[in-house]
Amino acid sequence: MAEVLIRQKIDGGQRLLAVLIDPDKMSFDDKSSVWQLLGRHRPDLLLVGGSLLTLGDVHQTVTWLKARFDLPVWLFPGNYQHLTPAADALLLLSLVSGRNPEFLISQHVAAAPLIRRMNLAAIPTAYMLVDGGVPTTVSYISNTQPIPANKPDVAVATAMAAELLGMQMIYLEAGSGAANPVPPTMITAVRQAVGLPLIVGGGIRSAQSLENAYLAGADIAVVGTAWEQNPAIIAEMIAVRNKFGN
Ligand code: 1GP
Repeated sequence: MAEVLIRQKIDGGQRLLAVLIDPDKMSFDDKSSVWQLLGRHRPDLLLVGGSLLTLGDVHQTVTWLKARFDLPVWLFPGNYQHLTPAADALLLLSLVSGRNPEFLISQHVAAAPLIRRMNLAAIPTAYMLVDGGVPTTVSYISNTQPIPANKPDVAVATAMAAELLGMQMIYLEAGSGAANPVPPTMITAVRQAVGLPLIVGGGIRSAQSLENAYLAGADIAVVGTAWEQNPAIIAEMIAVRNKFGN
């Protein structure tokens, strides 16, 4: 099972790179250099989703990716409609940094029968939005406030609560297109406080900020916007990941 392989890599101390694919923003054309580059410089994981999908189709996107890349594809849903049995696993996100019951539990109630029917491997994930310096789609759509970037103690207590509640992963998120990524000091504080795999994303635009995230303790770093804007950056990102024992 794909999610088990990822867990094994993390438990073995590897640092992983995930590429976020937003079905709304990509062109799924075999001839596009984006996909050729991705085939040559292989990340560990593909995430499919986004806070707001309009024209993009999650099922078609996942099916297209699975037919072309021998890579695990996990769902990163904005809501319970963004599900498909074609994916290898689902990040079942609970927005624990916020105080909006819709994204803490309501979406999950709506999704649960579908997840069961699709036989999807769900990974309960504490989704923690951190202020990335600009308003982000996830903050606006979820109607929640991010954790202030200079309050690592709040992030630590939130992550501890998530671990006690039985979550299996933590996702520290500055929001897609964030001006600033999650501060390394906050990543390290959370890393030291909980034993769960740590996903970090939002605003990672350069090899240096990726390296900073790994050095601070990220197990999986997620890159979306930087790769959409400059697909060739994947080669640099893979080179950084490979420095961490892959
Ligand atoms: C967003 O963490 C991801 O959910 C990726 O963010 O688009 O800023 O890379 P970016």
